[in-house]
Amino acid sequence: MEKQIITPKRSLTEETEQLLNKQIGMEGLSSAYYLAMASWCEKSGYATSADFLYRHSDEERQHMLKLFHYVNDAGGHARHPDITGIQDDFKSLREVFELILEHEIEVTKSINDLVDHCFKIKDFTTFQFLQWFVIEQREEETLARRAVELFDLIGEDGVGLWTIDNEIGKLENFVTPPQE
Ligand code: OFO
Repeated sequence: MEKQIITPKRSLTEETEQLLNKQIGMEGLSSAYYLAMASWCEKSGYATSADFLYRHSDEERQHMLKLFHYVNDAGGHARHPDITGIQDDFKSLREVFELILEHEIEVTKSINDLVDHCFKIKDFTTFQFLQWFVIEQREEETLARRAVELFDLIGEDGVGLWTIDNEIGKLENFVTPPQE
């Protein structure tokens, strides 16, 4: 006979669970997007940017897993996102980093909406859990913005692109990641 598991009461609301699952989708999308970009950079000869993006794709997966564990620990059900149609061809290295900046701004908006929702319904547990993501987004946006700035600072002619690719590898030394 199949065992019946009685779901205990929980403070996580259905709506918050749905919004957290939506955020899981966003982090999964970031991971897939950066993986596609890493591959394009690698095959185009931008080895440092490829390395940077493979690492960032892994980091985004970790962000997704953080949310998975939180939702399940809070008595909800973290759902694997359905991710298709990822752009995997790009016009230039500059386009890659401009798209990353655009995407990270979208992710920040999504986190802010989620935090706002938790504050309004007084779910301070989830509100506090999300503070890590708030700080992380500041770091992610800064990194992407610095990368885009390199294209104007250095210029893309001659050895410019080669230099930009190398400098992208050093950007992480200038941002402070949130504490675990
Ligand atoms: Fe998860 O930080 Fe970027 O998207």
